[in-house]
Amino acid sequence: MATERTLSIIKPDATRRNLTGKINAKFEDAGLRIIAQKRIQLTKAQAGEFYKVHAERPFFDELTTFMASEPVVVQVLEGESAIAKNREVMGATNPAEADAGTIRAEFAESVGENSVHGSDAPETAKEEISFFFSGLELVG
Ligand code: DAT
Ligand code: MG
Repeated sequence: MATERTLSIIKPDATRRNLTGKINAKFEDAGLRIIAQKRIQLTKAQAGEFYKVHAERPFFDELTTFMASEPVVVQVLEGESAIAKNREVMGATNPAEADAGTIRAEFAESVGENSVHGSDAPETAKEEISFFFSGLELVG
């Protein structure tokens, strides 16, 4: 077990419904520390760059339009096994399949508008954190 950092995004469906605090409480209750956080408005091009791994998927246009539709809150979570722990707290991509008590089970509206993003591996976490934050902004 090791202390890790992971990139989290509270997506437009959740910021629109004023759910930032409730979602952050789930992270903190799970032992994840929010060591950096900011609210930003992505352009569609920036959303496309962030999600470029999905560029060939049929939902790419819908996903990037959604991510640029309203502000998001980007954050860095730190803790023991933070990457896997955050994925557990988030729940499955499709909220219909997410375990009870997870963020997506409680708050997500659909598979596309599913309230949160979380990095899926150490390499992607590193890349995604540096997409949004400079080292000086990470206060562990
Ligand atoms: P996750 O966000 O759980 O890591 P992912 O990386 O497979 O899931 O997909 C990224 C996002 O793309 C996901 O959060 C919502 C959207 N997405 C995935 N599959 C989709 C689908 N079948 N229809 C619409 N949007 C989808
Ligand atoms: Mg993913």
